[in-house]
Amino acid sequence: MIDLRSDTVTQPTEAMRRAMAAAEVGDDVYGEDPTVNRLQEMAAAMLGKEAALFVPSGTMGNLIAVLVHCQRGDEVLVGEKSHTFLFEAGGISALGGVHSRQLPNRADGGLALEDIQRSIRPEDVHQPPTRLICLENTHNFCGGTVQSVEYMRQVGQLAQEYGLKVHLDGARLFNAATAIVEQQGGEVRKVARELVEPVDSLMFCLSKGLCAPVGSLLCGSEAFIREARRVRKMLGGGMRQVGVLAAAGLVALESMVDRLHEDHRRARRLAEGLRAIPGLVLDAMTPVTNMVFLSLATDVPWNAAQVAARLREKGVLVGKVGERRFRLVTHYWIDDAAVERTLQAFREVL
Ligand code: TLP
Repeated sequence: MIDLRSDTVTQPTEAMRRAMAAAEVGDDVYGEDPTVNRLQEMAAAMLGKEAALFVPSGTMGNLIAVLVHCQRGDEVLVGEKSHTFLFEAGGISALGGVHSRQLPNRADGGLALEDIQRSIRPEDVHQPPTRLICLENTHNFCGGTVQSVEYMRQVGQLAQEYGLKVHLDGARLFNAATAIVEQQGGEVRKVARELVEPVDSLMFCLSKGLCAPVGSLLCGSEAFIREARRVRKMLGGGMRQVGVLAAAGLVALESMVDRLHEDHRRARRLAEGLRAIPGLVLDAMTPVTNMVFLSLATDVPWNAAQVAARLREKGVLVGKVGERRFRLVTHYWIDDAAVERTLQAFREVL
């Protein structure tokens, strides 16, 4: 099957499987897993933060960050299309008692600075204190879109002015950095560091475009990570000989970051081919990174579920993200031939 539903479906590479089998491990709750420690040190150094913590999922990474930054009853500013607001089961409210204030997302996924500023609560016994701003880069449901280094700095500055913290859901941070490098040149790791320099904490995923089977890293100051470790334990995320997973993460950081531009190139080719097929309407800007968003034209007599079922019969899996809307995500296991076969399948079905 050609699986374009998400980059979360990526299987570990051969190199990852070998590294996992050979991993040196210890009890990570004691802080004694050498492979986990190496991964955490590498991630922190790569992103210019003091410390990092290996967590089981992006969802838990975001939740831990909010729980560390906020007390019960505090308010967090999030985008109305953010993953944290839409797809994390309301964990920050259910488990943290944190009040979310949803701001409109701009087309590129960012939150308008004026909206942020307008939403910051005054000191008033009637109102929850605004504590945290959450950003997402790349922004998944705005189209895998990218916010610039300049924008990240502006939000950081605003937060500082008002004494707020900033957390970044950087599940696909390296895709964002790659897209910026594609436009402006530079080095992916350096741009990633610049993107996160203004934020207090960030989470990025190993298990999406970077192809590792499981895991995300939460990065921030020493003090933030010390507290994050306690909250991770509270949530049941203290894993033991988890170096077997961290080993794949090390391979991901060492060898998968610099190839993300291939996924972006294939997403562009996929979009170009799909645009030429009558019955499909691609989003104007798509793709910005590794995601292609499209809808069925109004004269197509089937809905997304019916078209997806027909594509499945032809060996192609696509994501349904609305009654007549799809998301197709390129990743390591989608090669040029898979892109062409996908286009052929769409042509036949439509
Ligand atoms: N996103 C998944 C689904 O949950 C929608 C996907 O297929 O794209 N932040 C962002 C921006 C994400 O896209 C995701 C996963 C997460 C956080 C959560 O990561 P996990 O799945 O590791 O909890």
